[in-house]
Amino acid sequence: MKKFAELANYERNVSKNIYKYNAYRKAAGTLAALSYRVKNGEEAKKLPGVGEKIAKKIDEFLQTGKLQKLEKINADGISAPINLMTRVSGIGPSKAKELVDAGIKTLEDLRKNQDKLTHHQKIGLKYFQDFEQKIPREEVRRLETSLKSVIANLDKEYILTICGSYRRGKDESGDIDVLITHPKFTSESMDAKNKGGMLKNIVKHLEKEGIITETISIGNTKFMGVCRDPAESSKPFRRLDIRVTPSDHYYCAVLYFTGSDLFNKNMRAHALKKKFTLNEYTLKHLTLEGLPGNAELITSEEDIFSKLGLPYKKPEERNS
Ligand code: DTP
Repeated sequence: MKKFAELANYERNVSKNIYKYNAYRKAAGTLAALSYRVKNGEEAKKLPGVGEKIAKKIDEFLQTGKLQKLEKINADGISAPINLMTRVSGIGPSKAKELVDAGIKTLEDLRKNQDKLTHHQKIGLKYFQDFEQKIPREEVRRLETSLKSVIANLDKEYILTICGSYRRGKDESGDIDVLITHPKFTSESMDAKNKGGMLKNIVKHLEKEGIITETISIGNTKFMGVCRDPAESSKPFRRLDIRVTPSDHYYCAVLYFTGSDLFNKNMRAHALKKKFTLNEYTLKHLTLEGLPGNAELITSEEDIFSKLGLPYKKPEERNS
């Protein structure tokens, strides 16, 4: 339900109540996944993620066509501009509030006040319209082919996976999340400088091919920037993140960056119940004192599920 998505945005961007943000998102996801429409709150309460308060809002909406809470939010003069500011890549809820408090409420205002923006935020503003447009699956697939071909020319052994919503089989994605590893690159064998060299070399070649068009930031393991396949110059510019990861961390990273974020949260919570700690690098047993032990040997995503006693879920089954 679109109203719950709006409430979720408000909770994340304005109230900064992540708990409520997740609750509304979960309810919105549950309702959107139904092949029918619920008739009332009572019926909705039987669904996962729908409690008393959300059921009441469903009744209110079905009876009046509105939600008082949203009406108030939309009329308060600050929530709508804060939400707008957070749509600029690089602007989070705190920065958005700071800008709105300083009277900067429109994209036009932002353009006149670029001195208040970081390099990332300036790029976010420059490509605002482009970054708002979803990326069709076919376009990501073609870019995947181009990326693979460029890095294979550098070293045939590179392994590249596009994660995020694309890997979960979605028809459209918000951005492109790329993970790269190399069998010889392990957490033992390479120091930060080696890793940085590898990433910088990859980025340099993607720039030379005209695929990467702007850099937002680049460190030893993470590049954030902008891309467009030169063969598709009529298409919008897209946000691209590239991470290089040692091969012994690769599958934890692939799992994490495939998401969805709600799926990750549930999996991490499950891991904790099983006395494990799971993050984008490793899976570790917790000792009796509750401290992380040695990293488990992981050579596939299946390994992670199996060590946690969970049935394997294909990426397409990880959408909630
Ligand atoms: P979109 O199509 O909007 O890009 P996405 O690819 O699922 O959707 P992101 O690109 O924002 O989402 O992030 C990629 C993955 O990284 C996401 O699916 C799961 C992981 N991730 C990001 N943020 C978090 C988080 N806060 N908690 C857990 N996992 C996260």
